[in-house]
Amino acid sequence: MEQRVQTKYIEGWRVMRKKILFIIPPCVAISDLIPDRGKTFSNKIRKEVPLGALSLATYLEHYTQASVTILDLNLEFYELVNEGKIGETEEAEMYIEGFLKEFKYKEFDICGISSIFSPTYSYLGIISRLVKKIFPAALIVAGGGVPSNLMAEVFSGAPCIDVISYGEGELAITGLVTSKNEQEYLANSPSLVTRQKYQEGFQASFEFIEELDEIPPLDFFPYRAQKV
Ligand code: B12
Repeated sequence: MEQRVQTKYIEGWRVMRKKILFIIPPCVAISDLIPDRGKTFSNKIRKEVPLGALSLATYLEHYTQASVTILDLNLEFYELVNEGKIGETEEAEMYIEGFLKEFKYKEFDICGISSIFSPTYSYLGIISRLVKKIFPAALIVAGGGVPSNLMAEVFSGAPCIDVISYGEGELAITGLVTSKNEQEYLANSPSLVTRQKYQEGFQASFEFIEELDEIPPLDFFPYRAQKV
């Protein structure tokens, strides 16, 4: 079965080695980051492995030659918040810009923002704007439960997001990475929704991996570079 998948992507394997960055926004809304607001469990930053981004990274590294970097802002913000370094929303933004700039030399082709929990919505506009500023050539894709279910809000609240990935992203992102013609691929993908497709009333549908054995075991390596 693995053979079938590899054959499907083999053309792309040879032609390109794309660089991809996955960003995980903090799981606490930006308005709740500021200290001294009587934090409860639900608005405390937590360190949890971002399973969605890791699953995408593992799949991409298994089936393509893409190189994947993961920036989990929860790990960075965990310390910043605990050390009381964030006093204003602008400071949070400044720190995010700083973390992104550390990777400037990588010149990513695609930046994916993973938004699973509702509070991460408050970062989509900020992160995508900073990504566009620092990596102007990168295609910005948002995925996860929040953009999948709130396409109108995400497209209007985050004008720098180019594409929303609907549902599970493995097949969509792998197809995009290995496609010879990105624009054509985006136009025809059932689960990747561009602004134009959205405006034309396109209805996205899921892309499931039918053969579960094709899913490689999670590789934590791209995540280990950060302070876990
Ligand atoms: C496992 C799980 C957890 C785990 C781990 C979560 C994690 N780190 O990812 C733990 C136990 C830690 C957890 C905790 C909580 N969870 Co939880 N969790 C789940 C659960 C059951 C599965 C998520 C999962 O791992 N899926 C498997 C991975 C591989 O898939 P994925 O993350 O969805 O990513 C895929 C796609 O979304 C997409 N994708 C995602 N990002 C991107 C990015 C790009 C660029 C692309 C292209 C695609 C893409 O592709 C990925 C691969 O297919 C979901 C329900 C569900 N069925 O989704 C609830 C769910 C996400 N959790 C939920 C909640 C409420 C919580 C808690 C707040 C509970 C609590 N009161 O503490 C906490 C919050 C933790 C935090 N950090 O703030 C809600 C979120 C609702 C919301 N709107 O915010 C959900 C939806 C359950 C529900 N229906 O209520 N959770």
